[in-house]
Amino acid sequence: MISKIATTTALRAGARTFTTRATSGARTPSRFPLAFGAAAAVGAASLYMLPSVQLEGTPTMAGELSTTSERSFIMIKPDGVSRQLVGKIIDRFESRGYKLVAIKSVVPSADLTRQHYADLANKPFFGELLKYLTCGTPVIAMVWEGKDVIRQGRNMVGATNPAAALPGTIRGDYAVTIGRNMIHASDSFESATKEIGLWFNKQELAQYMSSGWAMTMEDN
Ligand code: IDP
Ligand code: MG
Repeated sequence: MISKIATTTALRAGARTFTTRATSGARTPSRFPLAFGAAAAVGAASLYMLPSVQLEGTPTMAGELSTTSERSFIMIKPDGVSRQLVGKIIDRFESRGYKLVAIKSVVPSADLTRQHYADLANKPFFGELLKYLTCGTPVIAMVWEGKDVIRQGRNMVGATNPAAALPGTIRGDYAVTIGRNMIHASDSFESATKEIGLWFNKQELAQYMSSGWAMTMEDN
């Protein structure tokens, strides 16, 4: 299923750089200058890496609830991509202080969409929802990290029906109908764990320290 996902993005190289396993081999200088240069560059990059963290069990793919490692799955739906609102949405999460740890453009298969919305399979609108997500226009699948990001992500996205969404929320500012409500956000730690695992491999989740992280996430 994941093999059907067409990835384009930004963090593919990062996914190779940041790993959940020790990279001791990358730090060993080679006798060959070219290989040595590459190894030195990887070694230097690793100075900026955090220690390995476990991404399965507890904490899960969604990090650890109520800590700065908490993660949410946020997806800009086809209407948001088609209407060229991707930058505005990303800006909101970045400006709030959350950290983008994975992002990719995906044309979802029906199978992936069914799994993502498994809890809605019996709803009368499910067929239309499936058509909407699999219309051929990509979605932007993202993982955002930071304290309380799951609850705050829902707050930032707003009510499911944009007609009821407050101004200042994403749906309240950019959407009109429930059938084209632009964006998805995980609604619980369990959903975030399931959804991140569905859309991403753990190797795709970057670990890095963003500048300003402590100033944003520390509390008194
Ligand atoms: P959420 O996206 O706010 O979590 P859910 O109830 O989980 O809302 O529904 C998932 C998605 O299904 C919604 O975002 C919307 O795209 C679609 N949806 C929900 N309710 C309706 C409806 O009554 N008519 C049409 N589409 C709906
Ligand atoms: Mg939902």
